[in-house]
Amino acid sequence: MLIKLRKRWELKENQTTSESVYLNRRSFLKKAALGSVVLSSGMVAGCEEQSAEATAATPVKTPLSSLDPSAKYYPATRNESYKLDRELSLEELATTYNNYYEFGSSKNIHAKAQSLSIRPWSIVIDGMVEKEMNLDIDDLFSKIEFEERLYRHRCVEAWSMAVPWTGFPLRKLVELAQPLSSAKYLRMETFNLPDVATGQKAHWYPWPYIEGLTIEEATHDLAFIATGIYGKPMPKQNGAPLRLVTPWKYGFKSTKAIIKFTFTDKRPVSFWEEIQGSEYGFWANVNPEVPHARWSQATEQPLGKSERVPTLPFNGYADEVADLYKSIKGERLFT
Ligand SMILES: Nc1nc2c(c(=O)[nH]1)N[C@H]1C(S)=C(S)[C@@H](COP(=O)(O)O)O[C@H]1N2
Ligand SMILES: [Mo]
Repeated sequence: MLIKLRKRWELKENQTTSESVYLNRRSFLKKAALGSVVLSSGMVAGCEEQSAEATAATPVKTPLSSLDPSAKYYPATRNESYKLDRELSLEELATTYNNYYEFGSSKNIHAKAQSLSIRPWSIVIDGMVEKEMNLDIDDLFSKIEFEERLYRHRCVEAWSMAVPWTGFPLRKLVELAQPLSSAKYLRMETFNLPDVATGQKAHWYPWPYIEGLTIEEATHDLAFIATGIYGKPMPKQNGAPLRLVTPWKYGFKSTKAIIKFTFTDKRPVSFWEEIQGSEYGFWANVNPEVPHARWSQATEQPLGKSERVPTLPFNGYADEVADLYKSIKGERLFT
């Protein structure tokens, strides 16, 4: 018999709303008409894996960091400019309560994510750049200085955490890429390996995971490429070997396991925007006063805490980033 003991901090299914539950009915029907959606009795638009597995958290040991060729860069010096107004989340929670739909739509994907091979790993830089590049990440890491930053993270589902990321400002990668002045956006793409990441066999999702930022956002000091967390190389479930972190935006913007950076003059359509653009927009800046279509964004549930706390404008980074949006009119900046 499976006995489920829910720790006090754990979120009940009804306390947060999964991003997956509300696939756009129109695109669903379109795909169904094309024959690409297999209807099964248990499937209500993305409700796979709502089984006991979702709460049977058996913490998996992160692979020995000494096996990671980048282990020598850890721990990196903390950049003290980034202060938190709250305690750090427990590492055990931040590395076992994840969103990573490539490995399934439950929070408990950390074991499955171990099947991703993260070496060799190269990233392509292409599009509107001086010269397209294909970089081995260990070469890239050897040229870039790592630092540690304490950031808040706010998922659109209204849970949050505060973690020490290690990595480098995204701006450094933009400088390396030398974009042309015609480039207005940076598009980021994750791997597409359905045999390894079995969530990608769910063909009603628009794989691969895509995200995008304006060049102004991408070169803002807070935009960060994280390669590690808690003073160690990134666990696979958190987006190894490198992921985006934009702490003033909802968490779905911070795409994991990036393989390609494309500079473009066309605004990228991101993964969640493609699925349900009216609820998950391009901008996705955190704003407690602008509710999600189906729930309030006024408060959030920090991992490991029993009390909800108020959500802050731009997730507490308004002084740093509000100016980026001053002159933008007629856009849904907060969903
Ligand atoms: N490739 C990819 N990146 C992703 C996601 C995903 O499903 N696939 N989920 C996003 C969401 S919704 C959140 S909240 C964060 C979660 O990051 P964490 O698991 O490190 O907490 O990753 C984001 N990046
Ligand atoms: Mo999220």
